[in-house]
Amino acid sequence: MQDFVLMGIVNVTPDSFSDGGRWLDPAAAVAHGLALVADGAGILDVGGESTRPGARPVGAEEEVARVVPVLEGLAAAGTAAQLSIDTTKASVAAAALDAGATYVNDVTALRGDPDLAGLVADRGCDCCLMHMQGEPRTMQHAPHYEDVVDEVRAFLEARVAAAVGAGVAEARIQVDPGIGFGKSVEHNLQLLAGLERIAALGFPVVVGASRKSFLGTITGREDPLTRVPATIAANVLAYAHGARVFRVHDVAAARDALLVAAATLRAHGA
Ligand code: PMM
Repeated sequence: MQDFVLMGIVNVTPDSFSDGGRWLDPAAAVAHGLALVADGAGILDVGGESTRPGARPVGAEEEVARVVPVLEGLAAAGTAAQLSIDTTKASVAAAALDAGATYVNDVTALRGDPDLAGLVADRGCDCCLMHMQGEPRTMQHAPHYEDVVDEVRAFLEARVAAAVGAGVAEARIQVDPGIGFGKSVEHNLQLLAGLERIAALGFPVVVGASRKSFLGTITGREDPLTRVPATIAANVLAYAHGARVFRVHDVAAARDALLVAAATLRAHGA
């Protein structure tokens, strides 16, 4: 039985680092999302604001205009996948939940908008709490930690407590170390290698390593589209260290690799 979930990325943005501008047309974004579901995605993560290092914020109205037609189109197509909204804003999340989303993926872990935790609690939807040091515009300038795994774990533990305090059910919460969000190459690698300590919090661990720049640094591949094998290696090892939800652009490749990794680890334990 498959014990992991693939979260397929549908970026409806002009400026995401690896697929910016490709799915701005709602019909193209819907078709792309449905193709990812056919490839094995159990969740589709629809985002209307890029969080790439140095990205400029987008207004809520613009973000809603980008994501709602896509979520409505996916819901109308009767997709079996769970629909997720990648946003930091309560007003965008509310519109997305009205349009069929049942999962809120917030890279600020409910710190960015004071109304978002209450909304997630009221609607009873799933949520992903992600670690980030700093904010997207400046986060890669000089990231610093004494012990990155300990600090990320403590942060996520505190954000879980805040979410539960706001009324979010524990069963609805997933946690994410935030690969690439205020982290050096070494920090990202230490996090991937130390995921057991984050999984020990008792919540499903989400990992978003797909095509990210630390993989380019290690392999020398500047074009993010050529980082699929590197992404697979990161995800397989993340799985072995306890991650269970994989946010990826290339769903089919991730699915096959993770199925083999999971089967092999099961055989090891048998
Ligand atoms: N990475 C990006 C955007 N959203 N959400 C979660 N939970 N985890 C991530 O690692 C993450 C995210 C940036 O990547 P993209 O530009 O390819 O969407």
